[in-house]
Formats: sequence, structure tokens, C-alpha cells
Amino acid sequence: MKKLVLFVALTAALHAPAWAATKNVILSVPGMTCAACPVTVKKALARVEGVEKVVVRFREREIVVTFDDAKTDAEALTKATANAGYPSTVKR
Ligand SMILES: [Cu+2]
Repeated sequence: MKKLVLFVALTAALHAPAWAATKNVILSVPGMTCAACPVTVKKALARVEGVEKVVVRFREREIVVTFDDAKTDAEALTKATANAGYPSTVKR
């Protein structure tokens, strides 16, 4: 019985969104060389769970991603663009 109580308490703690926050990250994506590229990268990023908004700055070869940091992180985002064929780095 004690174990069950502990388990329930732990589960509740792990799922509490108390520290969840919306974050912005700027990804540098040098491989976006034509107007069609951002479409592919944007789709790949939008598929990542926790991503709320994707804004492409094509001329700067940058993408601003708004995400829930309880669900994903910058590493997962760069991985997603790389998997789509566009390696990226975090600018900020
Ligand atoms: Cu292209």
C-alpha cells in the first residue's frame, strides 16, 4: 500500500506541468538555398511534439521555433531539421 501511494505521488510529480514554459530558439539553417526549402524544414519541425510555432526567415537562413520545453528541446529540433536533410545549429 505504501508503495502504491509513493508511485501515485511520483507519477503526479512527473506529470505536473509546473515548470513547463514556452521557449523560443533561433536555428541557423544554411542549407535553405531556394524558396521551396523552408517548406520542407517547416513541416519537419511542425511534426515535433511540443512545437507551437515555426517562423522562417528565409533571407537570413534562420528559423524561429516556439516550443513547450516540457515536451521538446533544441536538440530534438536540430535533429528534426537534420533528418529532413537540413542540418541546423542553435543560434540562441
Ligand atoms: Cu530548395
